[in-house]
Amino acid sequence: MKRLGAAFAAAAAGLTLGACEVSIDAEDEAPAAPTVAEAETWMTEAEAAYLDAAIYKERVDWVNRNFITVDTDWLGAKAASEYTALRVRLANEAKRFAGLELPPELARKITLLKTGLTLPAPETAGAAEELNNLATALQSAYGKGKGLYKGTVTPGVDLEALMGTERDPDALLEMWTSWRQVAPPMKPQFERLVEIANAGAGELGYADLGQMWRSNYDMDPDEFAALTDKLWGQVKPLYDELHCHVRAKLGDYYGARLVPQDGPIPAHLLGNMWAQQWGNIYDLVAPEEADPGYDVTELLVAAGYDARKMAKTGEEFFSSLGFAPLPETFWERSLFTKPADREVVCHASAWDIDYVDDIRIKMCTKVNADDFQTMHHELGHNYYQRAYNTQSPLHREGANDGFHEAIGDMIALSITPDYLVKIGLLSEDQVPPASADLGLLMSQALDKIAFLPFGLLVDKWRWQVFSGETTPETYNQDWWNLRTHYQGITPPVARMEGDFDPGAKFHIPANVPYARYFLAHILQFQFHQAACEMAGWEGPLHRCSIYGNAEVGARFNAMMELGMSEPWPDALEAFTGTREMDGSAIIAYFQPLIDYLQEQNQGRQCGW
Ligand code: X8Z
Ligand code: ZN
Repeated sequence: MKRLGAAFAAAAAGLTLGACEVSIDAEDEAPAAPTVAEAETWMTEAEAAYLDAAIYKERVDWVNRNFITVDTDWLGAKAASEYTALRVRLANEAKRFAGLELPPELARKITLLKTGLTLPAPETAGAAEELNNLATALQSAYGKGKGLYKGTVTPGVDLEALMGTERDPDALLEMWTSWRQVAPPMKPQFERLVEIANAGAGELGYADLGQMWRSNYDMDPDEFAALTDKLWGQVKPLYDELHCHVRAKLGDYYGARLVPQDGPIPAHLLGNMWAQQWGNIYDLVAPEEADPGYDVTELLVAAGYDARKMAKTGEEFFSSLGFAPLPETFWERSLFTKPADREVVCHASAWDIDYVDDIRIKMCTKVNADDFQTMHHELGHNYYQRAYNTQSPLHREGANDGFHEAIGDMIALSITPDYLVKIGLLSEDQVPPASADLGLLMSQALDKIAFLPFGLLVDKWRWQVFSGETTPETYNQDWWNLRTHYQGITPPVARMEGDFDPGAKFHIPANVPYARYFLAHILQFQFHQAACEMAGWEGPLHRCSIYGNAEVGARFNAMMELGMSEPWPDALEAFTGTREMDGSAIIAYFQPLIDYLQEQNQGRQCGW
């Protein structure tokens, strides 16, 4: 075991373990078959080394993404490659315990060591460095990205907000097109990154990186792909109705020349840079006579909210469920607004710097409804991270990554009119009557239902790329084939050779797997439904708020505390009583709207 200890010390220090060290031992004596006890000890050391390396990487990363410079890119890539090399080495070393009958928890940790790495490199000298240089360069290029608004060079985060409020199709088109100029230079880097990471996945025993990503769900990777398709099959009828109605309304507003009524919708008119959430065009599609009468952006602005106040409001929600307040360090160390004097990665994120309680967010917050939602989303990550902080290091993760994305969203589903009254954003007499329910549901559906096909297709595209089914020659074409097939949208202008539109979406250059958001959009409704049942709620689900319900909070916390220590069906069962991810809760939530949409769509030609 001493030898292993030396290997870990070397690895944690970022040094490569000399190949001779293993061979000398091998010459000395034939390696004895390992025992379970050895495996246990090895894992304890492995987890300690992993945690050290992870914390170091987090700290360096935090600096890099808060201050993008040549030097912090260099540091970030170095820390990440040391981390990658350690993870890969540990995963490979663990192979020697393969023949042993291991206790389930240990066997699970060995699997997690392998599957938990997003970007594996082969053990070839220099591969981890090259891979992480590329990954850092891609993320920083995205972070520094700018486009044009009415001829003025404008940061990505501002364009994102403007895509929600601007209605002039020419200005929308200019933003849409110019933002995508950030991506073509990324294409060769992304291609090379795919090559290296695929080789890394191969060394760990996977067919390709897509299969490795799909292996992170306590089930066979093919079964996971089938599960996502099954879930999509459940909710697709809702999406089809929504698409049909939205296209008709956009046709009324922009005219049928711009929005042909028998084809896909031009992607720049849906209130979002990627047409992924459509809540910002609520005013264009609102059901007649069902207006809730308030707009969350206006309420926040009128009440003088700023980014910190938005975070405080989110914290107060969690406190009402019995969660301890955020640590002082959260308030001191988080980034809440875009700094004027330096480049940062603005895409919102939540951080777990020391894997205990140095939790932070990094967000270029705008005072609007989208970011109020995102604030709750990010805080959900932070509260989850803190809830599982006493688990052993490899279990300090979400039950699956969809759970991690669903926690804060589930809380935000409780931002009902009654809740807004309780926190003083709405007055009693502004609470919309039941006759406005369709408006409330429409506004939610535009974000939540509209998101589903996008949530699914981003990784469908990447899975095709990793498997080689999609080659660099067809990166963009295949992206748009999926966008059209699943979302029923079309690029507003012809795409050119060399365009690389996937690169203009954060998670591609940042290498963040995306199926997690699709799962989260299913799961958050399962959580919400279960929570409302626990609370004894008998009204419509979209009027249910669990604000102030400490009993529900305690049960939610019991699931969160498990982290990744148990297979996700156990965690799901602990809170919802079911072991399946299932679309029936989201369907139940939106049922009255589905009925309305079906009625509205009668006589319309739906589909694209
Ligand atoms: O990336 C995010 C979060 C950070 S994990 C802000 N989301 C996805 C996106 O923006 O594309 C949340 C919804 C989907
Ligand atoms: Zn998230």
